[in-house]
Amino acid sequence: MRKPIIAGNWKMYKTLEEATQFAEEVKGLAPDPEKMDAVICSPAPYLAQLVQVLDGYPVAVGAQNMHYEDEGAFTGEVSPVQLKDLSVQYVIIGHSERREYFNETDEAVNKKAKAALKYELTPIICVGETLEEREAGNTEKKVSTQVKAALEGLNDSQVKQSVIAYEPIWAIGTGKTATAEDANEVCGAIRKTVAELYSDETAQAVRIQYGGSVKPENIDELLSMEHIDGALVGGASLKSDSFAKLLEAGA
Ligand code: G2H
Repeated sequence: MRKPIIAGNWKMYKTLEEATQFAEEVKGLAPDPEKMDAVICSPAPYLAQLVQVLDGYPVAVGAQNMHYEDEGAFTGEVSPVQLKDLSVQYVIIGHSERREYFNETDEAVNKKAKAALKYELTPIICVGETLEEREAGNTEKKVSTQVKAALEGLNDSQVKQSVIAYEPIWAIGTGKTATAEDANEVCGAIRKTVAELYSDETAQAVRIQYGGSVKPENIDELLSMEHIDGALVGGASLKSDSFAKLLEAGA
């Protein structure tokens, strides 16, 4: 039985004051950690503050990106060592916006996943196809290629600790959600890829989220699907009342 995981991805939104207020509001409705995992992935400047405000509450804090090196002359970057130092627990890796606007490659995604696991940060590894790829019938091929590349060199136990997020690019921030059946089909294909690379046991253990215009109105149906173990949520995670509804659905 896989524990659902609902993660908010704030992207490049909020001020420090807004982030703090959100965390204070979310504290009061913290979900049962036995039943589900709740995560807020905030902009890097607010991570320390959120960890402090949410200390002792079952809402974990995640970063949206990191470098794969421990330290070095990489101006503007944040390392896994620094995230660990702040008690951050999760990190989104290879979001399509990073792949598209910051030239993040499959190889970099793999290095980042390895670096995250080395420091016991849970990587949320994002994969997904473009509209053109979907229309050409290449969705599963694209997604399984990304999964294989991201997991290259990881062992079974590291894969089981990881989270994979299936985010069809055409559904991100567009209001268009993949139907629950379509999303489930691709999440099932991801699980099959993991089974082929590792084992059925590993594939059954790894958690796979759906992301792309998830909101309180559609989360129940998505979570009812066999292969969807949670959601990575952008826009609908920005308001605490909406985030609360998403957590209720996961509980
Ligand atoms: C996809 C998602 C969060 P939104 O990027 O990762 O954003 O829910 O706004 O489509």
